[in-house]
Amino acid sequence: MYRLYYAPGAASFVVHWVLLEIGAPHELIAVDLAGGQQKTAEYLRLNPVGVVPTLIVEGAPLFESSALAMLLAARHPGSGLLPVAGTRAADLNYQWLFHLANSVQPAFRHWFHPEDAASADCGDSVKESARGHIEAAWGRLDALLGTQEFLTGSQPAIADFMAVMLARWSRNMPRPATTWPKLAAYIGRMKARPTFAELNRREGLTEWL
Ligand SMILES: N[C@@H](CCC(=O)N[C@@H](CS)C(=O)NCC(=O)O)C(=O)O
Repeated sequence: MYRLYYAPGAASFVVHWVLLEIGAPHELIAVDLAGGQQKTAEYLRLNPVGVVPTLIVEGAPLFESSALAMLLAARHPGSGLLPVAGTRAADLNYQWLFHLANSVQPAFRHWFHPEDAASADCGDSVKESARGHIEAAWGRLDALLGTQEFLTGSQPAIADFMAVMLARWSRNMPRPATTWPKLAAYIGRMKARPTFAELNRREGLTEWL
């Protein structure tokens, strides 16, 4: 039994989605981010970074959303979400997952919280720079998805779930991910998975369905 500490629509979204995809029994614990619950001593004992998600695996806590999604897929190989090691699909899964987690996800942090990166008077330039990085990423994915169905080939892998979570975060930006046509079609394919509706229902999300 896994236990996921989450907040609706946050970085925990990809982990929750993968839990549904693999069909593993799990318990959900909502963390009140606005109320600062993630910075309490009790929560910091589980996750010293003070963010969601935290996943309890065999009684011990782990953090970092992309790593949690990967380890779930590795622990449940029957799900097929982790391509077989040593194949081109596995190589691409690493490439895209690390790229999304290292380059695109931090740009969202700067878009939503420019104060984390610079003083208040530089906020607009931080946001513009973050927006440039995010839109460049959508352009790269759009070009790729013109030639293949998913990021690693013909089957969805963990990197795809991460990509769609980040695409969702762009929904209220000046140029959302869905304005790139091939990317929009891909997002539509991922959103058509029955787990996506269930995920949104469980997290109480009504936007971007
Ligand atoms: N790289 C981390 C980022 C986690 C993260 O920034 N989570 C946000 C929500 S999307 C959070 O908990 N923010 C609360 C805070 O920073 O106090 C991951 O992917 O797990």
